Amino acid sequence: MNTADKLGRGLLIVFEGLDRAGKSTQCARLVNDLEKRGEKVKHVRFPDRTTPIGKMIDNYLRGESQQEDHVIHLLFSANRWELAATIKAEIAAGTTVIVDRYYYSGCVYSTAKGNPDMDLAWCRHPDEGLPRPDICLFLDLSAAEAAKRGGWGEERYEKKEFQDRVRKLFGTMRESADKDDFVVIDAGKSEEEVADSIKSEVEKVAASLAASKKPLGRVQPW
Ligand code: DGP
Repeated sequence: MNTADKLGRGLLIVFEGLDRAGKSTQCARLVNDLEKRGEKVKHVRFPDRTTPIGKMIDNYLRGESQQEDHVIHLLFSANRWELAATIKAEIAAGTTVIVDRYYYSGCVYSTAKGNPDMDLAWCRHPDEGLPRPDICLFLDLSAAEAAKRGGWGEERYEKKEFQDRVRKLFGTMRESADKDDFVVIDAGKSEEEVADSIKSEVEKVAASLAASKKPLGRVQPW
C-alpha cells in the first residue's frame, strides 16, 4: 500500500540548505526512490525560473538586473504563490510533492542582507498561508565545506561570508516557529549515507502521518 492509500493524500517534502549542500542530487534520488516504490511524485524547484516572475528572479541572481531588497523578496514569495494551488491540488490527488528550497530560504537569504527593515519575522509574512511542509530535510554543511564543492561562486549569494550568515539564520529558524518541521541531515557524509538518512526520515514521517491522518497544513503566522 502506498502513502496516498494510507494517508488519503500525498506528502509535502522540502529540502533546504546552503548552496552546494547537495539538495538537487538528493531530491533527484528521493524522487527516483519513491517512484520505484510505486508512489506518484512531482519534483518542484524554487525559484521556478520558467515563469515571468521567475525570469526576473533569474536575471537578478545572475547579476543582470538590480532590484530593491523588499521588491526581490516579494518576487521570490510571489513565485512560490504562483505554484501553491497546483501543489495543493497534486497533494490532494495523492501525489507526493518534493520541493527543492521553499519559504525558509525566502526568509534567511533576504534577512542575511542585513537590511534593518527586514528581519526574519518581516520576511516570513508574505509566505504565511502557503502549504506547510510535512517535513523539511535540512542538509547541513558548513559554508567552508560547501565552497570546496564545484560550481560555487557564480551567482549573487554564493560568497562565504553571506553563506555563513545564511547558515546562522537557518539555525534561528530551526529553533523558532518552524522548529517542528525540520530534520537536520549531516550533508558532509557520503551521498549514499545522506540518501539513506533521508529515506529513513521520510519513512518515519509517512508512518506517523498515516497513523494520525493529519491533513496538509498551512504556514502559520510566526
Ligand atoms: P538555487 O536555484 O537553488 O541555486 O537557488 C538560487 C539562489 O536563490 C540561492 O542562492 C538561494 C536563493 N534563494 C532561493 N529562494 C530565495 C528566496 O525566496 N529569497 C531570496 N532572497 N533568495 C532565495
